[in-house]
Amino acid sequence: MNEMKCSYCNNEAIEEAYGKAYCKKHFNNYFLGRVRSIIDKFKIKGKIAVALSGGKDSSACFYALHNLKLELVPFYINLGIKNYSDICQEKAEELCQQLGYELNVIYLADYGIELEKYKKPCSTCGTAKRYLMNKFAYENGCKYIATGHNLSDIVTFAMNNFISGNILNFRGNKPYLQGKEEYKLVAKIKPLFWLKDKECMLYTWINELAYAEEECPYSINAPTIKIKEWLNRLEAEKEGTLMNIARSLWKLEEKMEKDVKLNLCSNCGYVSYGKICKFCKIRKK
Ligand code: Q46
Ligand code: ZN
Ligand code: ZN
Repeated sequence: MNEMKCSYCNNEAIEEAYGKAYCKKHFNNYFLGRVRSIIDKFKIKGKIAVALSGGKDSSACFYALHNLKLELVPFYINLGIKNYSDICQEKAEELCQQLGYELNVIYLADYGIELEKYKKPCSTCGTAKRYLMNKFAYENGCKYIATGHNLSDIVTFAMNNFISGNILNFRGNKPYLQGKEEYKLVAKIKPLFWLKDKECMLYTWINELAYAEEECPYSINAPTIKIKEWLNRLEAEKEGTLMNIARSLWKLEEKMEKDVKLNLCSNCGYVSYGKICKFCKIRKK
């Protein structure tokens, strides 16, 4: 069998992307280049709180930002999910040790929230994660929060909203969301915006980064699994489809962006769309 050569050197290629073949070293360069394009475009400078979930994407995101020599503060939110959260925390700790950082851990249980008691655990989880990420970043003087959302996830999530008729839930489909100091709202970046699932997996493998293979028990049977498979088939038939959809989403998002009215929650003092924020409402239930 013919060995495929890297398009940039004579070494054996391990991956092909958009008409080029890459050896290990040049794949790392390609990956970092995609991340750097976002960091440069939005002139990201200053402390970044990096959300680690223990999964491959946040590990890849953290490692790429570390290689770009940015100022990073890694943190992990322990959601208290049995046979899952503690394993993920161990992996996040292992990764921090590999890279020479100390991991900050936030426990959802400290806020009196047990996901298994809620009818829609994923919706509670989403609200809690958004709130706690922002609070952690704000209290630690970070200018940004970096999350490991990759291209495949972003397009899948948007398609899921589109298919379910929730076109107006299209928020957040761009790599940078501005913060608002007066509302204690920290800016968010998605450094993996241009990188597909399988590319993040490969980056994690070849750099031997610690990550958990476990899936959250609540994600089994999620409708997004089928949507992702369908999108992957489209991408396999016509490479670049995911990227083109993401470009369209970004444009749409900019057109749809209106000045959303923000408040400060009368209970906790953080950003809110109403008088009391969603997180405080969950805690009160
Ligand atoms: S929302 Fe739902 Fe995820 Fe939270 S409860 Fe698990 S599957 S972790 S991204
Ligand atoms: Zn090469
Ligand atoms: Zn509140």
